[in-house]
This record gives sequence, C-alpha cells and structure tokens, in this order.
Amino acid sequence: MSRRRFLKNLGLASAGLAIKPITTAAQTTAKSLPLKDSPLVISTWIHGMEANAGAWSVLENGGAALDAVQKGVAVTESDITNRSVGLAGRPDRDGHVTLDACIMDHDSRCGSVAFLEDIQHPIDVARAIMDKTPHVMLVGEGAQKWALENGFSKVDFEVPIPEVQKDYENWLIKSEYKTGVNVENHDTIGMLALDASGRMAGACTTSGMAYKIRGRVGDSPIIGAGLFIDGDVGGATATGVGEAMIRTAGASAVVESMRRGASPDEACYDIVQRILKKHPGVEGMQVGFLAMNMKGEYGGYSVYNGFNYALRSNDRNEMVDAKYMRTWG
Ligand code: SD4
Repeated sequence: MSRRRFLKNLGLASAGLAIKPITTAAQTTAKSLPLKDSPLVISTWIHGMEANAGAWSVLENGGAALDAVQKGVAVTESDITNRSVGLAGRPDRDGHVTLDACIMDHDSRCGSVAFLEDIQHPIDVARAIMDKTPHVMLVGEGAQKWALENGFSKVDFEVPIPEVQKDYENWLIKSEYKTGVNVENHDTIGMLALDASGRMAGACTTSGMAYKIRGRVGDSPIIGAGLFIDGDVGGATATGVGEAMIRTAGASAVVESMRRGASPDEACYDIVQRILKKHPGVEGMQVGFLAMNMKGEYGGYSVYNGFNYALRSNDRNEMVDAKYMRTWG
C-alpha cells in the first residue's frame, strides 16, 4: 500500500468511515439477558448442563468468571462417561489418550496445555501455566514434567479405560479416520462466563479427535482458534473439526466480527460461512461456535444441525439449539 493510500485510509478510519460493521447474517438474531441478570454462563453440548452447574457455584457467590470456567469444565474432565473430554476420551491411533486445554480472561491473560498425558485435569494445568510461568503454552513431555513438579500427579488408573480400549481395538480392525458429524468423534467442552462484576473468561478442554495421529494438536488449546476473549468486546469458543478453526483463527475471527459491530449470532454465522468457503466439498465436517459479548448477548452457529449449548443464568438453566447451515442425514 502506498504511503498516500495508507494515510488516506487512516483519515477515513479516524472519521469513523473506513470500518463498516458486518451485517451479513440476515437469518440471525441476538439473544441477550439484561446485564442485571448476570452472571451468565454458556457451554457446548449437553454435558454443558453439569459443567455450568459447576461454574454457577462460583458465579452465584460473586466469584470470578475465571475461577468459574475452570471449575465448570473440570466437571466434564472428571466425567468417565465422556468420550471426548478428559482421560476417558478416545485415544489417538497408537492407543494413547492425549489432552488439550486452555483458559483465558478479560485481561488477555491466558494459559494452555497440549498433548498432555495421564493428568486428570488439563484445565488446571493450563491455569497454573498462566498463573505461575512467564509462558502461555506448554506441550507434551515438557508440560507433564512441569505439572508433576508443580503439584499435579499422574492418575492411578489405566488409560485408556477398559471400555475405551475395547472400542479402540474394534477401530483398529479397519483403522478408518473420519472427521464427519458423528457425535462419537467429538463433544469438546468450550465455556464462556460473565460474572456479576462484568468480567468475562473462557475455557476449552478436550481429548481431541478420536484416532488422530499421535502428536496431533487441535484447536482447543490454541488461543485464537478454539477460544478467544477480549475484555473490550467479548469471547468465543469452538467445537468440531479443529483443523478448520486453526486455519481460520476461528474464535479470534468471531471476536473481531463482534468488535466491528456484529451480534454474537452474526459473528458465529460469519465464521461458519468462511469455513465452508475455505473447505469446499468437505462433506460432514461439523464445526460449531459459541459467542458472548460484554453486554451478555450470546449466540451460536454450526455447519450442521445437532449442535446445542447449555445456558445458565439467574432464571434459566436449559439447552439451546444453535442455528445451522446444513442438515445432515
Ligand atoms: C479438536 N476441536 O481436537 C476438537 C475436537 C472437538 O468436539 O471439538 N470436538 O479438533
């Protein structure tokens, strides 16, 4: 760009003319709770109901959104019936369960851990990395070593748990890797919370895509892909095929759309549309986003039907169906 053009654009921007709000999503509507009704927490999928209850126990007592999301998603990490979060998740194709998680607050403080093995609560490790190190992200062996030196311990049960090991052995017979909409492949928990003091935080944790290549890391621990929070704007989190979120910096893109005036629903719709444009011909690739702005407006959008999220506020405790672009099956 020439210097003259740059200066011209700068002039327009400062006159408030260069940056136009995004208004592409005719079929979306913003839902909001009046801020007097905060705190508020939303999280992906049905297991979000229990996770929200964990978060709520912090929020209803005037606690911080950051503590709430950590406590909330840890509930799902402990759930041994959940096959895509925590150590009861499905393994990679070599038979190892590897966990990814991150956490972020309104001040852009964040922590992240990826490719972590044998530690029950990756979200607690992510929070500890944020609180105790000068870094944002630790991975694999180094992350485990640091965690063990900082108060965490390895679980004393066999991973994968026997039920998962059996499924894995069945899977090995054909060894087919599919990234379809099938729920058996993904159900990550992503959570966004606004506390009574108007602070926002988010957390995301997963065992990642079932039967992934050993060493693969998805979007969930990547700040800006699976989770992003900006205290001036709001936050977003994602679920589904993580490669698509990484390619588009998905959660960050949602927050940037909201910064330019889009509602949470519109912002999620925009990124889902962009992802579809960038992945032509990919049948069955499910991706879902949740977003919330600092006013307590929230929304969600997915490629295919079936994505829903749990909402908890002072007077609501329920599942909400996200809007979607395509119908599967
Ligand atoms: C991943 N995004 O590892 C995660 C999987 C997921 O719902 O979200 N499942 O790609």
